[in-house]
Amino acid sequence: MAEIDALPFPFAFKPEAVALVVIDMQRDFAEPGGFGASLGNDVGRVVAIVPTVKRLIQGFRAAGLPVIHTMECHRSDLSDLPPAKRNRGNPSVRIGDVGPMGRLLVVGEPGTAILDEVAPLPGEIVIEKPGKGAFYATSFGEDLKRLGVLQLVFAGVTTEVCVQTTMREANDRGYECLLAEDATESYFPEFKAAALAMIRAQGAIVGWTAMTDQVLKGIADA
Ligand code: C5J
Repeated sequence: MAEIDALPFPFAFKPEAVALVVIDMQRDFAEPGGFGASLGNDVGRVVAIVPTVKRLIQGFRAAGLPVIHTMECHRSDLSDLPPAKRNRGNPSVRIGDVGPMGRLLVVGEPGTAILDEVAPLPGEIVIEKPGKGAFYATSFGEDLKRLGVLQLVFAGVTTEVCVQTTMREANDRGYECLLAEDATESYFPEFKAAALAMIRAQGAIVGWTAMTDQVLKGIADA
């Protein structure tokens, strides 16, 4: 059995039962004028991981392994946007309002789209999710069951919000989860470091972490 050199200990890789889950690599989190920037964040940190996320996606595709993409977004009538989410805080523009890339985090708007460099290919599953976690109010759980996967490799943004929430949801449902350390990012370096530490603490209580090169090596060795 192939192993991925991971923390806190090697990850026993099952290539016949693995999928890559790429979380929310959307313009709204990576470009000026989007949702991330509306909260005062430096979106350059997200842009910096795009080549690594792309390399990971290409490795899965080349091996014929499933790639699933998620998008945080809401219906145009905002019926799936709780007021508590829309009205939170003091952003420069709120979810559903019009910004330079269209309405923030609304399905079909230019800013809501996944970045071109890491865009889904025809046939790849794309989960449109109204929450931070990918299981809430989506078909994600059923899709994973249909694919017969037992292990999930995670990439995307942001580490401590949508990535960590989805990893915890998946861990509770019995999936073995591994986060690609250099293919995920936070607007706050200290939050990323803390999230990675929390995930792998206490004997991988939420899951494993590994560098993208190690994940790709595991795929090549399998
Ligand atoms: C956030 C996300 N940070 N995709 N969303 O609001 O992590």
